Amino acid sequence: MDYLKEIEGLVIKGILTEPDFEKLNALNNQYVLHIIHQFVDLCKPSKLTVISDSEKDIMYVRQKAIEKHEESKLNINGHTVHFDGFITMSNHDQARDKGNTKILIPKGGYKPPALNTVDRDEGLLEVLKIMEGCMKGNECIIRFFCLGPKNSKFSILSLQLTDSLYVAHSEDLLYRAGYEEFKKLNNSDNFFYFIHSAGELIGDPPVTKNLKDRRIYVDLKESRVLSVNNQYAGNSLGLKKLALRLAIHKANNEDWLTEHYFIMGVCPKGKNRVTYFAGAYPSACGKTSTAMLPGQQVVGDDIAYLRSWDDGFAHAVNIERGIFGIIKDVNPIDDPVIYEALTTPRETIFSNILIKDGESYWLGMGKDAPNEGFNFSGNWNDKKTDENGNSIPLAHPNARYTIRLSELSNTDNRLEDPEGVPLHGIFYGGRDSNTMPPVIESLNWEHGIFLGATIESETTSATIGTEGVRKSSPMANLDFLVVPLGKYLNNHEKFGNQLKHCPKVFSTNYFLKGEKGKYLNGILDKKVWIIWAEGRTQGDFEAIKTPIGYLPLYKDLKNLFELELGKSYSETDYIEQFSIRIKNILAKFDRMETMFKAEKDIPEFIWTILNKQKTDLIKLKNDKGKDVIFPNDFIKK
Ligand code: SPV
Ligand code: MN
Repeated sequence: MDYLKEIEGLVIKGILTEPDFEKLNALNNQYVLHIIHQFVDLCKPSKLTVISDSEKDIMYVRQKAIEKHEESKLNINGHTVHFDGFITMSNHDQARDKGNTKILIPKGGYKPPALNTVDRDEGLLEVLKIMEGCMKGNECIIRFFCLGPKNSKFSILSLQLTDSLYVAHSEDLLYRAGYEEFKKLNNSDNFFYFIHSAGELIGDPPVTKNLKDRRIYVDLKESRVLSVNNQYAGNSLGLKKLALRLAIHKANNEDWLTEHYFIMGVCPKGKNRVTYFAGAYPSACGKTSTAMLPGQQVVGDDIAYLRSWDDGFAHAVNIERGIFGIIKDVNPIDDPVIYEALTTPRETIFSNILIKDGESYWLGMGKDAPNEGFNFSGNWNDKKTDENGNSIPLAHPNARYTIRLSELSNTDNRLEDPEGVPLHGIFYGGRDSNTMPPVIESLNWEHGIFLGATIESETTSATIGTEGVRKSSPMANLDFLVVPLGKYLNNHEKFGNQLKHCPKVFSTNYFLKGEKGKYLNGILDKKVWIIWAEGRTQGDFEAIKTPIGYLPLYKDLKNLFELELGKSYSETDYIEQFSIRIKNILAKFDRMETMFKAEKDIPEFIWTILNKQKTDLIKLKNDKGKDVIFPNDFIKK
């Protein structure tokens, strides 16, 4: 079929303007034309608008989002607010919908046990039926983006069709423009594509009506995701978690890594150096706030691509150029950089917060909020409950903000470096109240992979479902792991072992609690753990070798608390925080064993480490005659 002729036919029908047709024609890419033809035919929008990289086109999206009430202007210049659908506190579109996110599996293909899957033919039939006519009467925006810096070996191009102006606008803040990059593709199909529709809308502001027909179907075979009847960015924005799944598949069939990593430049006081680290934490476990720690430099807060580089290091790029961050608890004390950015004029989209007289309010912002206003549930007051009698907080715990990184005072100047940044270390962490110490260094690369593979976290509001349930999430990536876990872990091992300068791996835990259920650390204490890890990669500190990894020495932490936070740190606190809780760790290993057994082909090195750690801990317990071992017990007197 001559797709150019078909698309030209849309001009005659009045769906596409002549200049927009020319923009598509100039791409010289039959695959792009084919996709547009196919999905216009299916979704039946009444208008197609092509957005190039020009300021005029980008401005059009911003203005349309306001015109359609998908966003409303707030008092501060450049600020807008968007709301996602809400029925009750447990039935809503305010977080990622894992239940309706499914991987389409061709006959006989591998089904990842931790994800929802559906037979590819059946799934396509189902979702394409739901998408039939889903854009009727609406405008469909066509946008082109580049995942990663321009002119970079790391980067992957992406095409997005959406009828949500909020989605198209958010992607502009979060991703690099890619229309001109598509022109350089030379008529190839080497790109990802995403078709999204918010579906039928209801109310003002307009939200998705048919949440029960929400579907997010990932088609690895065609490098595409079809997403319908949702607006929340983690479900709707193709380039975010949908592209993460496609990229994990691609990377794991090649020789690089796609990770749920932040990237930061760690800058210890008085050292005049920047050392790059990446890190993975499950949602709402301090990932963004680590990357944004005062005095440090942020490269990215969510997704990274890694490749081994000529200098012998693993290099990483942020595939995004913005932040879609949790706003809860952003306040001047704990997150000063973000707080400043969110309370001054700049292009910012808030979602699911409370608005009163054009001012924004959120949970934990450190100032009094009004007792009524407009929020994610509509008109709100502090007595409001949902139909199940659950009280509705002033803002959703997963309320968010979207801003460009270039707006922040602490953005690292290598964000756009096509070569990425060299990684000296990797952090893995979870929300763990009683098992792992605040920071440990792995014994070696394989043990580092083990630490990443055994992240456990108590669930949060970032996904729909009960909060506070302990779940394992290897590399904080389990929700997105469309390849077998065994293959993924093997890839990690190979990736690190070919490097001349393999990153050191650290596990962190910001959520350790004491006997009385109180957190043992302040929110900013994480800065000390990060700076200690940086020092370890530079040979600054000695450490205590234990069966589960290297622990910091008290004197080094004491100095760092003083230097970095101006705080005193007592030896009693150190001992409580850095004790090895053998019983709890062994119980965790039992849970890990169950998880690994549910998978096939978990690499041998993981079993070897698991078994050795178990034996070593049992021996330690017997030797010392106690279950909780203090760090000083390892130091020869
Ligand atoms: C996460 O939940 O890991 C996020 C937000 O980064 S979302 O876009 O919803 O995935
Ligand atoms: Mn994330």
